[in-house]
Amino acid sequence: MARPLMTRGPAGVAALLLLAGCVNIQSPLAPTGDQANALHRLLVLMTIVCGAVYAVVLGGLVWSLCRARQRLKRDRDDRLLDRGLWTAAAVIVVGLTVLIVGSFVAERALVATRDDPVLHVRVTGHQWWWRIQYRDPASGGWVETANELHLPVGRTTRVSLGSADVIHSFWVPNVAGKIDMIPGRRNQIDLTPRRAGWFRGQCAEFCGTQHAHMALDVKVDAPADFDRWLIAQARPAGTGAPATFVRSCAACHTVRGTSAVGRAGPDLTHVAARRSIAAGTLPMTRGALQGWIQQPQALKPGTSMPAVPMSAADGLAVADYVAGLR
Ligand code: HEC
Ligand SMILES: [Cu+2]
Repeated sequence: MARPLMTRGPAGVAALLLLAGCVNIQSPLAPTGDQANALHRLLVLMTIVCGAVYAVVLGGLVWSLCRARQRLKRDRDDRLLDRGLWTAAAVIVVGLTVLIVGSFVAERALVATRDDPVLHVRVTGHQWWWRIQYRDPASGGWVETANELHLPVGRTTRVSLGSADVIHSFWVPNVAGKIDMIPGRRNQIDLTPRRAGWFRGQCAEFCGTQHAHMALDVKVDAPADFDRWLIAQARPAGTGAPATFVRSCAACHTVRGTSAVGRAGPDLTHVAARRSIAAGTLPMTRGALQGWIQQPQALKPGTSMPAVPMSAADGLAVADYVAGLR
């Protein structure tokens, strides 16, 4: 059996770090959105300016240590010290000015999309999952889904953020900066992704024991694909729900088109079309769904979904039904 990389000493750790470097779906150092780009430029500028100041200070320290041994004439040393201090003051003033201008430019870039025609999305944090609602351009109503955010490439999406319980924080580092989700208040962030593909977000404010299991899959699509996806999401589910589902699950979950209209948990109308289960806790497979439905507390201890006792046959029927909600 293959041993995990971590147990293979320094070479294993190095290999892990290299692997981590390849998977750039959750990194502010691999920006693929306008807002993340602006922040990345500011980060580079800060690193250069602070690095230069650090080098100058250390250079001065080394220089003065060497000078101290040579016992030069006093007045000549005084003159050099004078000049050195003036240079240091100038470097600080110029460096701070560059940083102030840099932050101002970055800040402007973050709000530059303010007047664009945009798609509106509401994201609400729950312990420990994400409720996601799209403003349907066709009907003007809201289309609800959960735990997977889809965005059209090259267009600006305005996300309005809130929380149903504690403070969470919305962070999809490849696309934009981080912003808190605060109960009783709505914050806004614009996302303008420039590259299609899968990315990963993560709740960035400790929000309870399963905070680490509060991830967000993000799919950036060509606008036509995105429009198709939204139309599919707006459709109700086709088939009627089995009686066990209505009895055991409908109090908390909605499946549009059926009598299940619960609001305590994620909308399940198209849950099987998502990539993962329970905010990135498990990959979406038939087996994982069945395991989650039988033992949510074993897989995500403390989650608000209880294990509902039911016969093995009923369990299979419910899992089959949920796995078919595409
Ligand atoms: C008391 C409320 C409650 C009941 C009853 C309940 N659930 Fe849930 N369910 C939740 C909550 C809350 C979550 C989100 C959990 C999390 O991610 O931490 C959830 C998550 C899920 C998910 C994952 C959804 C996603 O977007 O990843 C599935 C699937 C699911 N429930 C199916 C069921 C089924 C099937 C039943 C009936 C056997 C059921 N649930 C009963 C509250 C409930
Ligand atoms: Cu959270």
